[in-house]
Amino acid sequence: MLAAPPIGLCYVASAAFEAGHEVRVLDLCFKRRIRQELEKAIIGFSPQIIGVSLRNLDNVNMLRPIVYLPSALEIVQVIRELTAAPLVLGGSGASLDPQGVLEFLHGDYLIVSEGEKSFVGLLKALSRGESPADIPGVAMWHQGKFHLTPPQLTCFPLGNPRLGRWVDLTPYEKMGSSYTVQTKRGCRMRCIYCTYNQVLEGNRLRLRSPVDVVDEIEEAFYRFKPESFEFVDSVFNDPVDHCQGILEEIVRRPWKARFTTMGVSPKNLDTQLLHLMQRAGFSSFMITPESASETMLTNYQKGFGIEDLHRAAEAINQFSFPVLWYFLVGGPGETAHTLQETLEFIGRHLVRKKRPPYNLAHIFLGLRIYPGTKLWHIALEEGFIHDRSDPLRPLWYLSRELDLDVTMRQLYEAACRWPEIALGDVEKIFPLTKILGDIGKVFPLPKPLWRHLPVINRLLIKSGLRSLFQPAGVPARLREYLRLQSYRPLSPRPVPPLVADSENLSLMRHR
Ligand code: B12
Repeated sequence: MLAAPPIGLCYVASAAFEAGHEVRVLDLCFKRRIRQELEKAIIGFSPQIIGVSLRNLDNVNMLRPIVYLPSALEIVQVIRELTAAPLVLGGSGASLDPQGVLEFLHGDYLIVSEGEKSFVGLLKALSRGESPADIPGVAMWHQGKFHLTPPQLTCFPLGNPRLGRWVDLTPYEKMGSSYTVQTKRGCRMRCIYCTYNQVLEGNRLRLRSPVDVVDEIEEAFYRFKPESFEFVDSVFNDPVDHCQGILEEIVRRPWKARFTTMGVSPKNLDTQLLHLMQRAGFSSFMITPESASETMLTNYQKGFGIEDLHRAAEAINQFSFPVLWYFLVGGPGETAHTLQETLEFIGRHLVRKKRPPYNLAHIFLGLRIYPGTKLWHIALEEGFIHDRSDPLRPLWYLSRELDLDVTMRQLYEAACRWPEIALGDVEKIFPLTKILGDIGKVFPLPKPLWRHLPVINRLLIKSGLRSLFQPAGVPARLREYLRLQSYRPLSPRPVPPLVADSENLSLMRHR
């Protein structure tokens, strides 16, 4: 798990600061003594209101699920012991199931989706003794009932989040994380499993001007001197002309920074764009095709086809960026055949004869089912979940057309052949990325740290060790998860609360 600097929280902090409020940010990500940190922050400052940012509900790993809400509850309970100030929850994790999160964490208010305007509006209303119930994006208990005024996602709120001002970025950089920047909000894609175009950002694009984006980068470059910058847009290269405008503006500036991004789509990715990315200072990126089977690309509604993917891979291979490819195995219609198509694509395009290996394929098994997505409805129809399923639990879809024993064999055979493949559950036996992260803290390894995984995998394959890391009983465990999640009680009963010692989930602490 790569630590992500809390840019969303910083946007909200900056907006509140610019509205004239005194603001402090406490980043607990790397802190061990949570209670002491909270005491120090709260008792010295006596805030009139406290906001808590909740990014992830869980780690979205079907093979090794970790749920974070119980840890968040512990934090909230300490805050409640220390102060009577109203508590406002926000962040992507909070927005995905506002009622469930407000209930579970006993918050007073919750902001759905972007927080700049809603949080400042809420502060204003509370300071005047008015109810914030009608402010877009505000969720709360109103006359004993859950009340939400839907968010209005019409423009990109102005303002610089000033990440480096609110948060100490040193521990993030040590882990290989970058200074994060957002160039737009909204996502036009219609991927069936995704939440971006729903509550998180909406499907209407709200673009920042390239000059504005690059001014923010320039200011941070001179003030905080980060090792690299990362664009955190849902899809970096859509719309492609906006993305080009930003890259050209970077090229025009006199300084030279390093860049990376997560959301590159294979659509619109050609040598011209890659060349521009290289000139702007890109040193790696992540691309999210999810599958290399035409059937699955259609079923996932990815908005591009296999030809686009082949073209993108051929273009990428003309450059020497380390590229992390994400694949999602097990969506509606996935079969041994469609999986084989994806594996063959990896073997054909991602495995390069030239040394060292630049590509890494990260394969996730199982799709997380989020409320409000098309996948939620498909899962409901197919009986993976039922109308009383609790969205706060990790709920999974895994195509019934897959024979899981065969699937695991297919995946392991490929992973034992090609070092460019990373399988999450190997980590249970051998925590490779954690070890790499720890080494990276002591030795200045070239970033991103995942670029070293194919090299290590290759050593493991050559020495014959790779085939030893095959955890037994995975198919049976997955089948049991699915059976438990879609268990339909005969008579209606309240959804059981999420507890820390549930038998079918390992609810470990975040740290
Ligand atoms: C970029 C990204 C990544 C990058 C992060 C790069 C980086 N260095 O930051 C990478 C690829 C590393 C990544 C990894 C993961 N990610 Co990710 N990621 C995103 C993405 C696309 C954008 C996040 C972002 O920075 N947004 C920009 C900021 C400005 O928006 P924001 O954080 O939402 O903040 C706004 C509001 O939420 C609100 N707000 C935020 N905090 C607060 C606090 C208060 C008090 C208030 C009032 C409001 C408020 O106001 C903010 C400004 O408007 C989102 C999807 C999306 N489109 O949002 C997923 C997303 C956050 N990721 C998600 C997940 C699951 C993960 C991983 C667990 C995946 C995995 N299995 O490894 C890891 C976890 C990493 C970690 N340590 O957290 C999920 C989280 C949902 C969940 N159920 O848990 C999301 C929502 C995608 C999804 N599945 O729907 N991710």
